[in-house]
Amino acid sequence: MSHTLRSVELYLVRLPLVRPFTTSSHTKHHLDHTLIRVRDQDGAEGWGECASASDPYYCSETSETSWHMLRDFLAPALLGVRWGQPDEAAATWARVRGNRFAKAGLEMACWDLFTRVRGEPLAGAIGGTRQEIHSGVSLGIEPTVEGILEQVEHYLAQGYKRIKMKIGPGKDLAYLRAVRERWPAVLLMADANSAYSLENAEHVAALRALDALNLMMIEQPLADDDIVDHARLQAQLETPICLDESIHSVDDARKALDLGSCRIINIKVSRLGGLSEARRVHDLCFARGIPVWCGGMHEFGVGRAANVAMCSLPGFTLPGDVSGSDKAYRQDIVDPPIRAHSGTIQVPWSRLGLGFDTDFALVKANTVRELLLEDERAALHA
Ligand code: OSB
Ligand code: MG
Repeated sequence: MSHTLRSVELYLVRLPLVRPFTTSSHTKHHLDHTLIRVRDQDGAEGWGECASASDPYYCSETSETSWHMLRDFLAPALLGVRWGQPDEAAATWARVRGNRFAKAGLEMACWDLFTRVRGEPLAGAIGGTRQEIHSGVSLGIEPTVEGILEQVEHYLAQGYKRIKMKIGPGKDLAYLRAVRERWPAVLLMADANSAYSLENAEHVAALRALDALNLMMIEQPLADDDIVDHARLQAQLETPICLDESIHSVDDARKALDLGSCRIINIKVSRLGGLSEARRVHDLCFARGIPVWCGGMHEFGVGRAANVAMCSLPGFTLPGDVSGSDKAYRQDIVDPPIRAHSGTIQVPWSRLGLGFDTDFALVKANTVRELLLEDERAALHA
C-alpha cells in the first residue's frame, strides 16, 4: 500500500481558552493552531495539527512561520511523491532545518491517513500498550495564592492525578508552599519556562528552596537553548530537573542525559518534530530507565489525540499534561470530545487512526484563514 498526496489543506483555527493562561513570559486568551487535512490518490484523508503559538515566547516558531513553512516548503516537497509509511513522507522535507512544529503537524496528518487506510489505531502503530493514560493538569500563574489554591482544588476534585504549576521569580516558593501545605501528598511539580538564570544568586537560592517541598521535578528552569548550565544546577538540587524547551531531538536528549542536565524528559510531539522522533526519545529513555511524560501545547482535539496515542507507550510512567479538552476549551473540534474521567483518558483502541474524528463544520466555524495546496503534476496530467 502506498500513498501519493493530491492535496494538503491548511486551516488556521482560533479557539478561546476557558480561562486565561499565564506563564513566566506572557498571558494567553485564545490559541491559533493550524489544522491540516491531507488527501491521497484514492481520496483517503488524514488530519494533523500544527500547535505553534501566535507569539515566539515559548519557541521561535509561530503560527505565521509554520504556515509559511507548510505552504512554501513542506507541502510542496510532499505533494505528488509516493510514500509507503510516514517516515518516508517526512524524508521528503529532510533538508528543511528546524521548524519542527510545522513538520510535526504534517507528519501527524500522514500518520492518521496511513493508520486509517491500514485499518489500525494510531496507538498500536507507534507501539502503544496502555488501555488508559494517567492525566494531570498544567495550571497558569494566578494573580494571588488564593487563586491557585482554588484552581488546584477544582482539578483535584475532578480526579486529575498530578498538578503542574507555572512559576517565575517572585511567583514560586509562596505559591508552591501553599499548595503543598494544603495537599501534602499530591503529585506536584513546577514549570519555570526558562525564567531563571544560574548567574543570578537570588534565582539559584529560590530554586534550592524548592527542595523542601517534595516536588516531582522542576521543568526547564534555565534558558531554552541550554543544557550545560542545567547540568551545573542539577548538581546543586535534590529535586530532579525535567527538560522541555531544550530538547528538540533524540540527539539532544542523549546529550542532556549524558551531561546530567536532567533526570526526566518532557516529550512533546510538536517540539520534537513529530510522532516518530517523539517515539525515538521515548525509546532512548526507556532503555536507560529515564522516566518520561507527555507535555502539551494546549492542543485542539487533533493534536491532543496524537498525545493520547503517544502516552500509551510503555515508558510514559508519569502523569503528564494531556488533560481532557474541557480543561482548555469549551467546545473542541473533534467528535467524540477527549474526556478525562477520574484523571484517566481511555486510549481509543477500537477506532482507526487518531481515534477522534475531526468535525469539519466546527473547524470551518472557527477558521480565520484557509488554503488549498494541490499536486501540480497531477493537475497537469488531468
Ligand atoms: O511549557 O509545557 C509548557 C503550554 C504552552 C506552551 C508551553 C507549555 C504549556 C503547558 C500547557 O504547560 C500544557 C497543556 O495543557 O497542553
Ligand atoms: Mg514546559
